[in-house]
Amino acid sequence: MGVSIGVVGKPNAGKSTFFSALTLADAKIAPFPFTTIEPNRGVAYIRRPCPHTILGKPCKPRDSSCVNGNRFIPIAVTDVAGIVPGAHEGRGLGLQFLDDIRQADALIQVVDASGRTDLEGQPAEDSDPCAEVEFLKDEIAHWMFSILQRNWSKVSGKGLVALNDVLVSMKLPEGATEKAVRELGLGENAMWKEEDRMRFARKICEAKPMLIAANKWDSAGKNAKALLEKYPGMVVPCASAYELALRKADAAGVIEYVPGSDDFAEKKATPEQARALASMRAYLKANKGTGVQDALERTVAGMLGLIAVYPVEDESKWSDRNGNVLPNVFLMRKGTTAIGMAGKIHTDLAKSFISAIDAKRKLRMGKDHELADGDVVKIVSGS
Ligand SMILES: Nc1nc2c(ncn2[C@@H]2O[C@H](COP(=O)(O)OP(=O)(O)OP(=O)(O)O)[C@@H](O)[C@H]2O)c(=O)[nH]1
Ligand SMILES: [Mg+2]
Repeated sequence: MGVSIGVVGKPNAGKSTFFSALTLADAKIAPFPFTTIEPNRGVAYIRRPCPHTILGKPCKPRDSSCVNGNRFIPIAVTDVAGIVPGAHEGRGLGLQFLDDIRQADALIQVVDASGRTDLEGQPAEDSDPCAEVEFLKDEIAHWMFSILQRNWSKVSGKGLVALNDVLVSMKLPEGATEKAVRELGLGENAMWKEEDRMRFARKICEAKPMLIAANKWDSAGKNAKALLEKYPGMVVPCASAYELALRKADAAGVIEYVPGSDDFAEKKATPEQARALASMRAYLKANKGTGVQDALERTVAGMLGLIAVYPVEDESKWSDRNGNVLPNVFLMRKGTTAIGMAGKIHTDLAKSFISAIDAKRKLRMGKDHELADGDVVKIVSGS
């Protein structure tokens, strides 16, 4: 049931810095291309207000943690090698490594908003970050095309069910295949020529949710702002290096910093550290934070449209049968119904579903009742 995110982009854009800032997992970071070869995997957390504050009793989370009324929900994050133009023809490290993020529910593309590296990750001046977004789209479409090509004998002439079987490992939103086929006017028997497969590959890639992290915003170049205009609603300015430094300083007890906030409290900084912290504080104030945590949360809530719902067995204590308060939290698509949630817990629970109880409002919900973010829900079943 876990949600996972893949971090992609050209070499030297700051992918591993962004990844490390989110997860505090070790990853090699260096100012030259192809520092990362093998994927880095880690766990990041999104924050949601924990309903225990409404209940007025402490919670006992099992699958997440709770700090100061914030529920931290784990999200798997994978950072991969850089992609260069022509990667599908084998340039750089190719595209094979993208198979490591096939299972990702969404992608975050890290672009270099400083403009100081070119598409290959080499030093440059005033390079255009919009060009990064465009070439990456093209390379990802080629990767998708190569997967189709590899499996085409299973699909050709067999139709959309067979096509969906091949694409199931790509974790695309439901109905995306049918929609793309319809919009392109392609035959449903999938007797497509190669150029139609390429058109389909391009189209289906648009269905994969993707957010753009405009990284190195602390030294944003003159072309950086164009990103915000060209891709409205998709871009989050980020200063990953600051986020990483702040989280490390917090872990070392130098400051107290809650990821995502626009300030921190100093505890025992040396004069040198204090100087560095002062410039980071000025950035946080001017930009309402580093953007890194925001990028993750917008990907999960906005791009993937996921809400947090808390299943309980005792609707008055908001606990499981052993009295653990709010032990679990599920991330589910907006629009999930009460019976849909029952099915996530166990298929049998959906079969024997009678009703559900909204524990916050003490109301009974029918099977088609759509759940809302932060709901605490007990499923009543017949078995
Ligand atoms: N100014 C600034 N520099 C950054 C930021 N994030 C990363 N960098 C620097 O950018 C360089 C590349 O960072 P990495 O995280 O290794 O980049 P990458 O995209 O993982 O690179 P490859 O693994 O080689 O593809 C390093 O020198 C980082 O310190 C940032 O937010 N601001
Ligand atoms: Mg890297």
